[in-house]
Amino acid sequence: MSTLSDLEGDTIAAVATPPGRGGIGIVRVSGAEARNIGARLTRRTLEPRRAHHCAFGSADGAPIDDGIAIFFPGPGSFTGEDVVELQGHGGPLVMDLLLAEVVSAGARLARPGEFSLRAFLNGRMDLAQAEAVADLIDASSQAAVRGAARSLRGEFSRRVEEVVELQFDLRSYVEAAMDFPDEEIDFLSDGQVLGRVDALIEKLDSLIENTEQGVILREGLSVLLLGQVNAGKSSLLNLLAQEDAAIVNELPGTTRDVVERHIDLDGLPVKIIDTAGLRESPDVVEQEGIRRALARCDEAQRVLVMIDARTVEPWTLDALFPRYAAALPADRTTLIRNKIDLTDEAPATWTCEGLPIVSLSVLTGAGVELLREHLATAVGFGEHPEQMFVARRRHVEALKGALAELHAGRERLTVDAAGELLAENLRAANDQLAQITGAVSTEELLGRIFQSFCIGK
Ligand SMILES: Nc1nc2c(ncn2[C@@H]2O[C@H](COP(=O)(O)OP(=O)(O)OP(=O)(O)O)[C@@H](O)[C@H]2O)c(=O)[nH]1
Ligand SMILES: [Mg+2]
Repeated sequence: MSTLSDLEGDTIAAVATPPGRGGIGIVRVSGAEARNIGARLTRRTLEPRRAHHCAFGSADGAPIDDGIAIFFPGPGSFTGEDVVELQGHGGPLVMDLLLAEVVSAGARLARPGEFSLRAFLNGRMDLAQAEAVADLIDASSQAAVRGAARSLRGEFSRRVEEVVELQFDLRSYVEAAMDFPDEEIDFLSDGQVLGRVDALIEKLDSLIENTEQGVILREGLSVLLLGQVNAGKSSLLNLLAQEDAAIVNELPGTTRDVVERHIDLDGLPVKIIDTAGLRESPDVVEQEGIRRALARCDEAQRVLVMIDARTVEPWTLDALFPRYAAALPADRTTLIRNKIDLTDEAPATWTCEGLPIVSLSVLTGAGVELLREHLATAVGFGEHPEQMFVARRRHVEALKGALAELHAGRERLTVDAAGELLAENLRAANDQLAQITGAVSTEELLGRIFQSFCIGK
């Protein structure tokens, strides 16, 4: 049985354009038979990289469509194999007929992500780049598009490669030392090795930070609105989403269901989640709303706890929400004092006992800009937008795995003066990093990545 990491020699085909009607629809064919199949449908010899205007027909000569056929010879094509694109008219039935004809000429239907999988297996791109193809297509904000394009061009892979090379040099140096055991102690204690381990750790730390931002860029930042009833949570949601998404009313306890909206906050993709106000209530529906609100704390990267600005001090979570404070993630929480139009205050932001506070008015809009800036800085987003790339959680996990190995190796060096153990940690760190670009990959990993792609990609 073939596995994902084997290149199957057969020829695959799929409709590469989205389902539905459109000006143009493309059937993509990849594999050794692609050129012959193209020739059979068009009754033409397809010259490399030339657009041929021709009729597409079935074997019995019945016409199907009229369009452009292009032959991209391997290994310089997207998949690295011979590829033929038949660009016809974008109607679902036309595409079905064309695809059926391609299949009867010898191709088989491609599985999800199979074109990209072949591109990876043929060395046309590494794993992080293949993932960026999917991320570019799925991007939900302009910044995410640019970030995915950067990853696709290999910017993220290059950063990983830089770390891989540094650790490789260091490992060679340490392993060389072990070939001269008499000199090993001197060699390892000359400070050079430790200095290089530390430099590597520093590089990895900064890469992890950028990668975590890349994950936010891809997935969006999830911001949870909690707080007092009637504080203006739903009003803030509506303001940020620029739509009348949640019911706003002067009656306390208006919101019960969780209301979510995806917004683009100055290029930062944000999912904002409005919830029921936190208060003791005999109403079972409201109680359920509060339960649902608190249940979202785990997933949120930032929790905005909103109170009425007229609420007297102390403004600490324990004092304001004695019953719920324990359920709130203190390290990810910001206190929002809304309605400063009623207290005649100027908008402001400061930190009190580690809790960031923003005073604003949703009604007048004063201070809302401060909140936007606060959110962006709280997650370290957007300091160097021109350097951002998209990334996935699995990349962060691999980088953190490598970092843990480096820390362990550093300890073995400083505490045990054991060079051979450090070399072992460096090797393990390398295996972690190699998973990102796919220099080392498993069936399970490839399956997880490519099966989430859509067909024709
Ligand atoms: N003066 C003033 N009123 C505001 C402000 N923001 C919201 N309000 C009013 O406060 C009331 C409650 O607003 P909502 O947005 O429904 O508050 P909420 O926190 O969602 O309330 P619940 O869903 O009941 O928990 C409404 O009458 C709003 O118009 C503000 O900045 N200033
Ligand atoms: Mg509400």
